[in-house]
Amino acid sequence: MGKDLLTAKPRVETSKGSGSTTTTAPQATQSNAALQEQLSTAKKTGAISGPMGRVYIRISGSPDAPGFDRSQLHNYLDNTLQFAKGEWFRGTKLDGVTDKLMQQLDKDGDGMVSWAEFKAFEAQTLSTVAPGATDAASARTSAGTQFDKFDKSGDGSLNYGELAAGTQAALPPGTEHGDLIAQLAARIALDAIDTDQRQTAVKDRNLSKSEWTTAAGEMAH
Ligand SMILES: [Ca+2]
Ligand SMILES: [Ca+2]
Repeated sequence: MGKDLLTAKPRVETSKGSGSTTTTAPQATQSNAALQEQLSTAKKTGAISGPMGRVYIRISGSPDAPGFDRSQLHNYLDNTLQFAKGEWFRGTKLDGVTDKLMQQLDKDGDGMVSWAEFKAFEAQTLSTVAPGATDAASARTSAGTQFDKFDKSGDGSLNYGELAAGTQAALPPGTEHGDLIAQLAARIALDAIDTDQRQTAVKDRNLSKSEWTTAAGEMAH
């Protein structure tokens, strides 16, 4: 699974995507300048790909979506990550977490989190999975070292508890609500990086070392 996304030539995919959106739109009044602008943004941002690209598509519902809004994020946290099943995130707590995340992700404050904005989150995730990575090769190497550090039980697989503990330890000292951030990050990592347990609840999945290092390489790409 996810292989289809990975094998697609990303950049071509993006321009094709915007092209088909334009043709199906009732009034295609997009100016040349606007199209140029879109293309250059796509180039700068890179295509929607890799583990965080898959998460972005799960939240927004489509690779062609301009972004996702608060209610789509809330829905993802509640139903896909199943936060409401944890003791911390019920009801207003889940609303609060969603608001905080929206605030952090929606840099231009237009109410939508675009792929460009979500990329900042990808960079943060990569720095936890593979600290100091500069390219795909160094990301895979660093991720391997980080995996061994996180895998406290030494069974060659990372579970939710190991991920949350490892993430919390990797946060800058004094980070507020570090335990919540780590729980959120661990769930997102399990959903993003796991490739063979999509039918299993996110919290009950495990990551193998090859899933982990492959994901790091894709994110650094
Ligand atoms: Ca935005
Ligand atoms: Ca383990």
